[in-house]
Amino acid sequence: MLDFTDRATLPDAPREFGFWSDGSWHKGGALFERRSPGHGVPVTLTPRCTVDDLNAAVAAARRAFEDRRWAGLPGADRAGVLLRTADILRRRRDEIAYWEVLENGKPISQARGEIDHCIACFEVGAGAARLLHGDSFNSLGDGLFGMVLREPVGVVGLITPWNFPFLILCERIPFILASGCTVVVKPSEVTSATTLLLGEILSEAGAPDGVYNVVTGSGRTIGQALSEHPDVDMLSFTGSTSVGRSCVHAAADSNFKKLGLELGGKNPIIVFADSDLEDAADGAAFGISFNTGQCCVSSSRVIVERSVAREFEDILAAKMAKIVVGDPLQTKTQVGAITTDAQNSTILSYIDKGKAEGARLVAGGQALDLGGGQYIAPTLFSGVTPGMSIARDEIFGPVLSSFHFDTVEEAIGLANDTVYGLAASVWTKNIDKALVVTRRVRAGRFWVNTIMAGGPEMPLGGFKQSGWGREAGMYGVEEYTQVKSVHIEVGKRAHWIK
Ligand code: TXE
Repeated sequence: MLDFTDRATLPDAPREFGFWSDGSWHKGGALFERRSPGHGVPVTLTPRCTVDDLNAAVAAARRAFEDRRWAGLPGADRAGVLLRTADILRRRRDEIAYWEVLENGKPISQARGEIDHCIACFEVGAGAARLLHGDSFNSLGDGLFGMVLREPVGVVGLITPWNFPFLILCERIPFILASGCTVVVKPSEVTSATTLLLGEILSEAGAPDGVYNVVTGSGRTIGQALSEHPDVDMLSFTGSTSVGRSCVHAAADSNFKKLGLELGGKNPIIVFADSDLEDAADGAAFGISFNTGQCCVSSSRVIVERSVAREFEDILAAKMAKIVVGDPLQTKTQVGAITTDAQNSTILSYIDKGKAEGARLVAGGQALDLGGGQYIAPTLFSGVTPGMSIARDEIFGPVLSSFHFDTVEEAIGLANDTVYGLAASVWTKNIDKALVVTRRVRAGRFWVNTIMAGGPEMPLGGFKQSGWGREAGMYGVEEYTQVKSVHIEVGKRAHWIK
C-alpha cells in the first residue's frame, strides 16, 4: 500500500494503467514506461492505444451524446455529478498529487495546491451547468417571438500537454460536461496517469458510461487521429503553436470541427520605478520559477524602468538564488525537475544562446546535479535586446530576460513586441499608468501588482498566436455550445397566398 502523505516514497514497481473508455478500464496492447523526471526511476506504465481504440472511444462518446443520457438531463443533475466529483477529489487529493509529481516532476506542495484548484473548477463547473441559458427576443413585434437556445456542440476531443496534466484537464472537463457535451481526451504520453484516474472518479460520481473517455498514446498517432476524426464536433487543444497549427489544418481537412486553442506565450511583466520593487521582484521570481517555468503564462520577459533597473535586478537575483530547487517529493521544495529530456535540452540550449548573443548572466545559468533527476537553476539575463532568441522564443523553462525602458510608450511597445498574447502584468502604484498599460497590452490574462492569481470563474485564453477561444467560467462553458435561433409565430399566420 503506497503512502501518499508527507512521508511519500517512490513506488517499488511502476503502476500499470489501462485506458478508460465507455465507462470501464480496458487493457491496452503495448505499454509506455514513464520514468520520474525528478528521480530517474520507472513510475508508471500506460497503454499505447491504437487508432481502433480511439475509434471505439469516439463511438462511445457519440452514443452517449445522441441518446441524450447526458445532454438530456436537467442541469442540476449534471451539477450533482460535478459536485460529487469535487468531493471525491477532496478525498483522493494527496494520491492524485502523488502521481502528478512522479510523472511531471513538480513539487508535491504545488501539486496539492493544483488539486485544490481543480476541485474549485468542478464546483464552478457545477454552477455553470445550472446557470447556462440562452436568450429571448420580445422585440420582434406582436406576431413573432424569438428565442436563442444554447445547445451542446456534441462530441469534444481534448488534447492536453504535460506541464499541468491534471490542472489543464480540470480547467476544461467540468465546463465541457456542464454544457452537455461528451468527451474523448488524449493526454500527453508522458503524463497520462491522473487523466486516466479521473475516469473512475467521474464514474463513481455518477457520470453515465461514454460521457468521459481517455485514449492514451503518442501525439503523432492518437492526437493526430483525434484532430482529424470526422465524428468529433469540436477539438480543444493545449500545447505548442506548431501542433496547434496542424490541428487547424486537420480540422479544415476533415469536418471543419470547431476549435479551441491555447498555445505558447512570451509573457511580459512591466515594472515601473514607482512600484514596490520587493513585491515586483517576488512576483517576477515566482512568475518564472513556478512549475520550473514550464507554464504557458510564465512571465519570461521583465521590462523594467531604466532608473531602477540595476536595483531591481539585484533584488530579483538575490531572491532567485534563495529558491529551493530539489526533490519534488519533499514538501520544502519550491522548484522541481524539468519534465522531459527534450525540454531539458531545449532550456539549456537557450541558456547557451543567451550567453553567445551577448546578454549578461545575472543569476543561475546552469544545470544542477541533485542526484537522479534533471534540474536547472532559476536563471536571469540582463541587457536583453529584442532581436535575441531568448527575447523572442518561448523557452518554457526557468529563464527570465530583462529589458529596460524609459517611457510608458516604450514599455508598451516592448510588451507587445511578440507574436504571442497569453498573459501580462504591470507593477506600479500609479492607477493611471496601470490602466493605460492594462488597456494597451494585448494579452488574454492580465495582472496588476500581482501575478498568476485568479480562479476558475475567470476566463483563460490568448490573443494573437496564443490561441482561439476561452476556457473556464461562463465564457468557457459557452465555448462548448452553439446557439440556435428559434422563431415562434404568435396567433394566426398572415397568408402569402391569398
Ligand atoms: O508539445 P506538443 P511538446 C510548448 C513549449 C514546449 C513546446 C513543445 O514551448 O517547449 O511546446 O512541447 C499532442 N496532433 N508548449 O512537444 O507536441 C501531444 O501528444 C495532435 C506550450 O510536448 O504540442 C500532447 O498531448 N496532437 C504549452 C500535446 O499535443 C499532437 C504546453 C502537446 O504536445 C500532435 C506544452 C499532433 N500531430 C508545450 N503532436 C502550453 N501553452 O501550455 C503532439 N500532440
